[in-house]
Amino acid sequence: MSTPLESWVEESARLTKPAKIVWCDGSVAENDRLTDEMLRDGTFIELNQRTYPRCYLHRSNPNDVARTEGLTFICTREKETAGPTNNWMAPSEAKEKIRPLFDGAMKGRTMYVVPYIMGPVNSPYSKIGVEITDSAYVAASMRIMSRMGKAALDRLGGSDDFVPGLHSLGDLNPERRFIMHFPEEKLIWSVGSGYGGNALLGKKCFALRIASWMARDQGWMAEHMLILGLEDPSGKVTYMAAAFPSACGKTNLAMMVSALESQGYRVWTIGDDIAWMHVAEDGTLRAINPEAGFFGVAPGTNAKTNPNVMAALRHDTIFTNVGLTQSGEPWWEGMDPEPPAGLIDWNGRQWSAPNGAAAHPNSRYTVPASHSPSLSSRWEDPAGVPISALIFGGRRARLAPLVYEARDWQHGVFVGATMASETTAAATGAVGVSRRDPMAMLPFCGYNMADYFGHWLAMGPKLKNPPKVFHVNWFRRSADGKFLWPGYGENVRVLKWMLDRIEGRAGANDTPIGCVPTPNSLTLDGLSISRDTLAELLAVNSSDWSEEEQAVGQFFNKFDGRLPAPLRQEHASLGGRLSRSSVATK
Ligand code: SAT
Ligand code: MN
Repeated sequence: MSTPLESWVEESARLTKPAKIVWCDGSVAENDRLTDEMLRDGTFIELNQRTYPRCYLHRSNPNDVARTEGLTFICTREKETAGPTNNWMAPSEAKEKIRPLFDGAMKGRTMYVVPYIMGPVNSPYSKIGVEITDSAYVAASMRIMSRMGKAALDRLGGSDDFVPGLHSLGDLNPERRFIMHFPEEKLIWSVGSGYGGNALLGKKCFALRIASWMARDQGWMAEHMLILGLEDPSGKVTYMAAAFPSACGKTNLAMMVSALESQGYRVWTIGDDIAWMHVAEDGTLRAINPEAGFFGVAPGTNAKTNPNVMAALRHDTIFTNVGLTQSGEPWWEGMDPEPPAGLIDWNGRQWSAPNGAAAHPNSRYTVPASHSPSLSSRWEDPAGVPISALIFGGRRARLAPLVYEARDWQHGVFVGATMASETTAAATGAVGVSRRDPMAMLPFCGYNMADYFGHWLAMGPKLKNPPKVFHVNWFRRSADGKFLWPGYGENVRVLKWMLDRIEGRAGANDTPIGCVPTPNSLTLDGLSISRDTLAELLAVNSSDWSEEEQAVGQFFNKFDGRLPAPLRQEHASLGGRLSRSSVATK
């Protein structure tokens, strides 16, 4: 009798017709074999093994460098179930459409069966996935990003409790590229891309899209959030989770070297991208990081913006679409002030300044979390860490103040549901356009977002002491376009204010949008920032916010009658507070 996993592998092999099948065990020997093969066939380029031991460069197809949201589908029986913010296709239609693309797709190729655990090996909150792929790069990346191989098979045994994901590079033609999710069957089919979130199916496809569906059914939360611990001078650590859209600095914040270290405030990393959060028996919200590595944006990363990751990626790291120096080292824009001479760009061509970027703006490093000097001793705690604050944020050049606190859980859900951000290179499409991205989940919610808001609202009352909810904006600019806040390690000052709020120590001004720090409640010593700049950073402009409030109304209309009433109420209350305050300031 074959196990459910064996049956699925056999069925997939009948469809894709690989030359051979390799079951990945996750061992070092296996990784060495895969690496050798990739070096031979050009999938990997060896980096300088003296300065970057066991590090390799992968160049993806130039048409395949970011998630492709337009080709990503939620396939549920009813269109309504996927909701107005997802691309939808009926499951039967989706399968008819892409089964032919899988038919024979692995001829002459190796099929890797990649069993993996999302979450610590022995956590009750962890879940198993199995990815079938014809990409050795994907298999090697999954070994960094998850607990891959034997540990997963041991945990699975003969059970059918795993999320299957079938992946093939296909012919890498964007016309034949689809990332299909079947949440009702907990199944993923992805074809035609070898890149990041399109191909490493444990990450966005499982740990967010499919998991958000499971989480709603089972009463927990799967969120696009980093998890960090803020240590205070007494050694007490307070845990926070934060949602920002892709490429808005989650990794840098999670791995931050605190500017207040001399005062005893340190930041510890649990995760940089995804949080799975459950209500524990004691009524706290407990978070685990389902991943085991960081798939971070390279450009802009340097010894100042993220020294911890710079240290982490000096060995056993895969680089994708970065530039290459003459001495065989990786290079990207923002690594050093001046590009070194003789650079090769991410396409493998000699680079010269007017020819655009040496590294693709969405180039990445894939590095085991265990390399990071900032890693928390509790990052694999099977029980998770208790979350005291949830933080939402995005890039808002004008509107949002540096930080504000929601009035309560329901208002916090409204703040998360209405967040917006200017787009980045992490997805294909225009960069710098403002778009609503609720809870940073717009591209990752596996079901109707109105129902997702409802699920958030329902979670609050299940918690004994719900986390405080904050909104931050590191990206506010002055009238002449300059960033007002220095960001990076200085962001700890904002985290410290949150901690002080949690502990009832810090002052705040009540504004129509929520509580904003009093200028004296932020710890600013050692930072040269003028009173005026601070005032600009913290300002809440009623007329700008009235425009925002209207835009939120339009966004909410997308959901027709399905939007939960409490969010309509919050919207109306915001409108009321804004009009009273503009009367008051007239
Ligand atoms: O390509 S990924 O989805 O893995 C990275 C991101 O966009 O956050
Ligand atoms: Mn992400």
